[in-house]
Amino acid sequence: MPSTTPAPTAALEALALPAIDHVDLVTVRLPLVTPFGTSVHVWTVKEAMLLRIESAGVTAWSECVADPDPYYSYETNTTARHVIADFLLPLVEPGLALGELEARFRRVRGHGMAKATVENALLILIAQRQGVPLHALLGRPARRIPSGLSIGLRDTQDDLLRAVERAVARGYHRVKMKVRKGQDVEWVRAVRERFPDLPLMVDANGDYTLADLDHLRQLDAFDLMMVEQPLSYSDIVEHATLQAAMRTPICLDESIHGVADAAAAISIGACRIVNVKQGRVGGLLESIRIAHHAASHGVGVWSGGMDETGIGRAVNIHLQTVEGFSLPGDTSETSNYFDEDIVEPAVVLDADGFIAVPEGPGLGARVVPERLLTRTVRAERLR
Ligand code: OSB
Ligand code: MG
Repeated sequence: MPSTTPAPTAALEALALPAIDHVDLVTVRLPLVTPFGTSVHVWTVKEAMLLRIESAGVTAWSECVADPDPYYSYETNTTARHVIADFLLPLVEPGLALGELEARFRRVRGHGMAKATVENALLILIAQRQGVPLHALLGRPARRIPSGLSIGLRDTQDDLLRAVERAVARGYHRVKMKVRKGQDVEWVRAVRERFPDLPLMVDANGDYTLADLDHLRQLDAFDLMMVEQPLSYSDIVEHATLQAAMRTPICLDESIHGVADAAAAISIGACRIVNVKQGRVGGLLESIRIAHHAASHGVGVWSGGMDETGIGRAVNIHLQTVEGFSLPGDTSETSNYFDEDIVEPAVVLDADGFIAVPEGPGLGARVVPERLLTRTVRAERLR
């Protein structure tokens, strides 16, 4: 069916890239306030690689959402550094349209987190040069963003219940709990019995197979908003089989690397909800395409998180002003992760549990030089 509506990203694709004077990679290490455990790994520190672009006296920052390890994605900070330095940056030229740059980037297979780091930095730089907030460059008015907390695996059910209780008291709009094989149905039951009306969901990070289908169906008893990535990180097809057998909506995270994956998954009924992580899908433009496609097919969309510093967190907040983002995401307060972030202001919930979109040109979150310096473990000038 031919469509005459313009692509939701047409205006962004037409933006011309400014000349760039310098590009640096700065890696920071921030201890996490609470270790973050998934079915795959437990992280105790956040090691983030930041990209800094300087252009005619304006400095823009972006964050690569990869980890030092490949326990969420095959991408690591080291592969992202390699792909950015040796393949992506050489494609960036002044005057080139952003859409042209994306087309050039497509020759590089995968490596969405590396691509997102570069594309986001350029968009943030353009917004700063225009003196507008990133959301305005995306063409969207500011709005308050709903909040959601992702609670890692806990050692005891009491620990978990205390964490959920704190989230409820704080005013979060929904709570996600991590599950894994053997730490699932009874743990969900405990939370649900204590909080009967809480918007609640689970995330398995791919810990199950179709052999667990009958076991997973027990989750249907708890009125969950969704179960996120129950099957393999690379599967789409088997999720369709599972979704046909479950009442609870399935949400895909790891399996979705772009709008083509999302369209394929939606077309076979593999999910009713998509977690859009702008890093995993290669940046803000592809995120907007996914949100647009999913929403126009009646599929829910929300913004995931990667325990980002204030830079990546701000990107996720601006992205959620885009229409199509219909559900609370994994966007929670800075204090949930770090005693002190490298940016100001910190993300906090307002009295209704919402998050304000930061004001000011670009991200509206400023890197604090002294904090950056204390946290830096590596720095390298690429250009
Ligand atoms: O699966 O959504 C996930 C964090 C790291 C890796 C994978 C995931 C997560 C989260 C945390 O759930 C989201 C956040 O609070 O930023
Ligand atoms: Mg997930």
